Amino acid sequence: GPGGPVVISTWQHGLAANEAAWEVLQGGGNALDAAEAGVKVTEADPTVSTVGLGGRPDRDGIVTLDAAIMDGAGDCGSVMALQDILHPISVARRVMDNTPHVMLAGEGARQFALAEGFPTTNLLTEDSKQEWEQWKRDNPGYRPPINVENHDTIGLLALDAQGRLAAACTTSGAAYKYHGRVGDSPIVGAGLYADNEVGAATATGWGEAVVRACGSFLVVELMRQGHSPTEACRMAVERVIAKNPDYREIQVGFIALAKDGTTGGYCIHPNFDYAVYTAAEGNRMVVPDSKLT
Ligand code: SD4
Repeated sequence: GPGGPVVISTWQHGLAANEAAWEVLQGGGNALDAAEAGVKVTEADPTVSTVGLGGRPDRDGIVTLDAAIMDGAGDCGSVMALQDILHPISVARRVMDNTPHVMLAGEGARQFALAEGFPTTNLLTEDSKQEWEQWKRDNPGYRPPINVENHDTIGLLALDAQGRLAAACTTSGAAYKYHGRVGDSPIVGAGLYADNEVGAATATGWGEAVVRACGSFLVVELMRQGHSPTEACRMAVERVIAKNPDYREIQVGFIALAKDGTTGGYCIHPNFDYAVYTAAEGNRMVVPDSKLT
C-alpha cells in the first residue's frame, strides 16, 4: 500500500473534510487530531442537511446529534442525541480524554459539553425548519421516512505518517426520526472502528441496519482475516443484507482504510461515493461497487 498519510471520508462533503484533516497531517499532527479537525468542517457547514448545523431535525423539530471518535490504539468517546452544540465530535473527544466513560447521552451529554465550555448554538436553520414543516404537512402519519435517500453522515478515517489510525463519525441522524432515537454513528463497532494492528472502517446509511450487523467492527475483523478493504466492505454489506430483509429500501455503505494505506468501499445502492486523499493522487472522489444496480 501507499503508507501514510491517507484520509478517506464519506460522500461529496468528504472532500472539504479531507482537506482539513490533510492539513493537520501535513503539519505533523496525529491521525486522531486530523480526524476531529476534518469532520468539524462538515459539522459547521449549514448547507449539509445531514450533519451538525443545518442538520434535519427529528419529527418533533428538534436537531439531535450523534458523534463518535476512536483512536487506533483503542480509546474512544461518543455522544448521543446531543442538542444545541455545534461540534459534537469535539464533545466526544472530551468524553474520551476527560472522563472515565465512553458514551454520554442526551441532557447529560449537553450538560457535560456546557461544563467543558462549549457554547450553545441554534442548529435548526430556517431552511431545515421549513423543510420539516413541509414534511409534517405531507406526512400526517408522522412516520419517519425509510428510504435510500435518508443518509449522508460524515465518517472519516485517517492514517498518519507514524502509522497511527483514527476514525470519526458525526451526524444529525435519520431525518424526522423519533425524538431520542440513536443511530449507528455514535456506537463504537457499528458506526466506526479503528485498530492500529489492522485498519479502520466507518458506515453511512440506515443506521438500524448497520447496528444489526455490528458493521464497522465486522469490516475491521474481516481485514484482520486478510481481506482487502474493498472485499471486507463487500462482505459486511452482505451481512447487513442477510440481517435486513428490507435492504432494497435502504442504503448502507462502508469505507475502510488498512494500516498499509490501502482503501476501499462498498454499498447496497449505487448512489454512494467517498473522498480519498493521498500524497500520490491528491483529493478525489471514488465511486465504489454496489450490491444493486
Ligand atoms: C444514522 N447512519 O443515524 C446515520 C445516518 C446517516 O442520516 O448516514 N444519515 O442512521
